[in-house]
Amino acid sequence: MHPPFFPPITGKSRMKYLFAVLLFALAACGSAQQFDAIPPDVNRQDVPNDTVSVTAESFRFTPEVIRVKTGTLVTLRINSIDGTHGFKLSAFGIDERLDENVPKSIEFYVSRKGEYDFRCSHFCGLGHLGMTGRIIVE
Ligand SMILES: [Cu+2]
Repeated sequence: MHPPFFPPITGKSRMKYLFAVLLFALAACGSAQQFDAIPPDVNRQDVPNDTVSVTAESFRFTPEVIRVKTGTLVTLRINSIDGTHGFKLSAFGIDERLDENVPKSIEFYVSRKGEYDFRCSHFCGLGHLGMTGRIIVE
C-alpha cells in the first residue's frame, strides 16, 4: 500500500524522485538571497543615510560588527590596505572585489531587523575563511 497520488518509488521513478529532491535542495540554497540591495520602491532622497568606513586587511574587517538602524540606506566605504580582498553580503546579493587602495562604496537598504553575515570572497591567504563580519540591523 502507498498513499494515493504518489506512485511507488522504484526503478526509474526513484531516479526521478531523487532528481526532484536534488533540484529542490539546490533551489533552497539559491534562495539564500532575501533582499534587493536597494528595492525599487526605496527613494534614496526620502530615507535616512548612514555611511560607515570599513577597512579590509589580512585577515579582518574593521569594524567587524556594524550596527545600523532599520529603514536606513547604508553605504559601506570599504578600502583594502594590503592586497586584494572581497566583500560578500549574501542576504543582499552583494559580492564585490576590493583592490588595494581602491575604496569601494557598497550600498544597500535595510528594511527589517536582523543580523546579516558578510565575508571576504577573494582568497587572500591562510586566514581567509576567518575574515568575516556582521551587519546588525536594530
Ligand atoms: Cu579573503
